[in-house]
Amino acid sequence: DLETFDDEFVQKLVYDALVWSSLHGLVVGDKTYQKSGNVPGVGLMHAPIALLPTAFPEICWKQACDVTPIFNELIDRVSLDGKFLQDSLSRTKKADVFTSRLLDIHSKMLERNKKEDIRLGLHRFDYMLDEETNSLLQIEMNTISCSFPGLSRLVSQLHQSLLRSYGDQIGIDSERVPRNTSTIQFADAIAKAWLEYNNPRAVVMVIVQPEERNMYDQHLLSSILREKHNIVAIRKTLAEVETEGSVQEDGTLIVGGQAVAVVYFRSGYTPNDHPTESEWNARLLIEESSAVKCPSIAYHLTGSKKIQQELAKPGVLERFLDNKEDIAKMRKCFAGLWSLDDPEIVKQAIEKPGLFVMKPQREGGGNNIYGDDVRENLLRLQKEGEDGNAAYILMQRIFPKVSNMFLVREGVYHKNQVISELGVYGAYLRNKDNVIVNEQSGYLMRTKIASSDEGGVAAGFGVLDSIYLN
Ligand code: GSH
Repeated sequence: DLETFDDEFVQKLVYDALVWSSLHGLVVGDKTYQKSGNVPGVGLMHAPIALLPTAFPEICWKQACDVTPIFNELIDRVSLDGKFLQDSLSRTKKADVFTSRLLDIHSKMLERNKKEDIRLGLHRFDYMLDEETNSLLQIEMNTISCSFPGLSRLVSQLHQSLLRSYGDQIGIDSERVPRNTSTIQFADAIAKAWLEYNNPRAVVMVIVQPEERNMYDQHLLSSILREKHNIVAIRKTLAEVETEGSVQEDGTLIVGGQAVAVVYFRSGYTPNDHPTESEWNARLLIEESSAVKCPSIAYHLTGSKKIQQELAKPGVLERFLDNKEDIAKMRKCFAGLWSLDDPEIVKQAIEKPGLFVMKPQREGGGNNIYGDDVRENLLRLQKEGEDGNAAYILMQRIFPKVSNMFLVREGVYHKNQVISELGVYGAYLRNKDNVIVNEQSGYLMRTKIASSDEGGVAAGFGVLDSIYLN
């Protein structure tokens, strides 16, 4: 109970948290770093954090960990079904230019019968805990550019460290914060993919945005690749890949004179990352090559909202997986998901917009529609005719528990009413029939002010957090 904390005590905790963050690299680029020409070590700031971890029921935590390998496998299976992806997204294609461009590349690869033998997925599955039913409900599956596999591990360590010093006063044992090895597990999975590719001179290429504030999160992975695995990671924007890149006759991707074994996308998930044709050319070039893509276009498309909604329909999971128990476990955490072609649901959502979220086919936060805007947009779409429907899905609105927490940003703390979203990382690697990695790979709690509808940390809405089990 935060009421019992006096100001002086909280100040002390905040001070220690800020020192710890600075010493351990729990940092992001600040507003000025671009002026330095993106020089590392210049213009940085501690990451936005929750001062203390958030309580989470152990049962739900285990449930989320337990289903992760099943979801990893599901994504792999769905990605292999080119027809399912194309058919399910055929109407989204008309309503959403970005999805349409991805689908174009995907159909080109299908026409050429292009095979991806080595398949690397670094996913994050996001959940909220519905307060009324106390059930774990999945918000989304992220298959591209999952943020914070680097920083999330540090947040868990920060909270463990604060609880080791002050746990008695706070009343939480540091042991109750689960171990979080997200950084090492993701880096190890990339290293294993690199090994499978089997070219000792090849590098890992991280695809980055030209103006990236979350670069230290990415560097944390690259530094493990270098120090533990002796693998070089280079950083390129999509525009640079188009000018410096080519594909050799044997399929090898060459960028700036170096062969690339693994392409790890930390850009390319939003239309903003493709301002010109250059970026699309780069995306096509990468897809045509033999490099391991994390993600491939098929994995990327499998993570789209429309596919999530299709998978939630009765009988669809059964097309991809055999094990009935696994299917039941997945279904248990599906929230209500509907297409806008369902007139009964649209009617309900117009009557009670507060019970629904309208989600466009977009990643990266800040795009969802809530409250009265749901009604307005549905009425607008009804007037405009059916084509626009395909750009959105409807999801049951989840009402998580609201609690009090100190959020620390730019060195200052505020006590806020907050809600939280748990992300569980999953890593998957397969070479032909050989599944090399399929595991739960750490976690990320994100906490945001209860009254704000958006939650993206990268987009500036939330803070990084961890959990303690109760
Ligand atoms: N480019 C940034 C990065 O590589 O870290 C941001 C990428 C991004 O926004 N990723 C989304 C995400 O995980 C998934 S596509 N967002 C979580 C958040 O910002 O809270």
